[in-house]
Amino acid sequence: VTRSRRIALDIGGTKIAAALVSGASVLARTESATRADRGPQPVVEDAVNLVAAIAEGATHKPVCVAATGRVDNGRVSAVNPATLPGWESFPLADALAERLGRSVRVVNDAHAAAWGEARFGAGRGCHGFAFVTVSTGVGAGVVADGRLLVGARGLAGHVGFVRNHGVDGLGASTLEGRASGAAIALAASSAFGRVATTRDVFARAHAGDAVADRILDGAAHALATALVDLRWVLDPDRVAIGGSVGLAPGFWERLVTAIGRLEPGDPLLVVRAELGTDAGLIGAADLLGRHRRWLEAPASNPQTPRPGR
Ligand code: ADP
Ligand code: BMX
Repeated sequence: VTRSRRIALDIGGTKIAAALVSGASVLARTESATRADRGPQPVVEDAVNLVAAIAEGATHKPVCVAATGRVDNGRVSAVNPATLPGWESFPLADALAERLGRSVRVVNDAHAAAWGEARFGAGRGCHGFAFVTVSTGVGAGVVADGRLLVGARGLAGHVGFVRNHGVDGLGASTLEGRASGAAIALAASSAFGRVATTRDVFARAHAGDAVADRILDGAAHALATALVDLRWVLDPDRVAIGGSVGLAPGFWERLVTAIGRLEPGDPLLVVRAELGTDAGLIGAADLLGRHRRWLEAPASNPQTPRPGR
């Protein structure tokens, strides 16, 4: 039996990817940088063009979108406005449906990736499974007994906003303010006195730079603390780590060391995500046919909480 080919979009804080997906296989994929600085419109434009490039002319097919931010009734709100400035209850599903002439569903990106890993990757066979992405931000999804936990307002799994990670030089105390790709780049830019990317920090740490090393160890320690805390709350069978930072060479070893320091002798079952950076696309495609209440918060709620300092 040939599985149907589905169209998926993944709109992250750094990149937008579009793909043609069949089960756990990505048959075609294309991506571009997220032009987030001028609000939602350029992002919608780029998403429309990426879908056109991979859709093989099948104009009737629906699209499932995994998007960074709180998703509620097809609307997207930035929890961290630095990632998506100007996104407050933006009707992404309607905006894309109108431009594409296709039906569109929107899911949170980390929720979609968690679902993809639960179905086809590191979470197979688990009753309780959590997936944490360390990417532009830090997001997560929880799948328990075959159900994706979305939350009353679409905020379930927003582990990036758990607090008490120590005020850093920028005044942030959230996990996302410490351990995300954006936070690593900011900390390095401030320490080096010039603009640095997250990749630069990894390259410098690899070359033996003590400052870069300290920044990455700090990020790994913050993430380890949150993972151990998550274990005390959810007691999952397994927690998978993904995202371009989470999967970057060298980060995993730091994370495992940090967890071992916190709770020696009580192994937390942390594993690497198996679907790499395609988890969100694969999960979104699989969620497409499922019931709406699995995908989004149940009712439109205009209030997006903002974590204080
Ligand atoms: P998104 O947040 O758009 O979903 P990613 O999962 O690719 O996308 O995460 C983007 C973050 O990962 C950015 O901060 C980027 O600088 C960083 N990044 C991407 N590739 C690497 C790499 N090879 N090493 C370290 N950091 C990386
Ligand atoms: C942030 C938040 C989450 C998202 C997570 C990972 C925004 C815009 N996003 O915590 O909704 O799931 O980042 O997203 O507030 P990414 O941008 O790193 O892919």
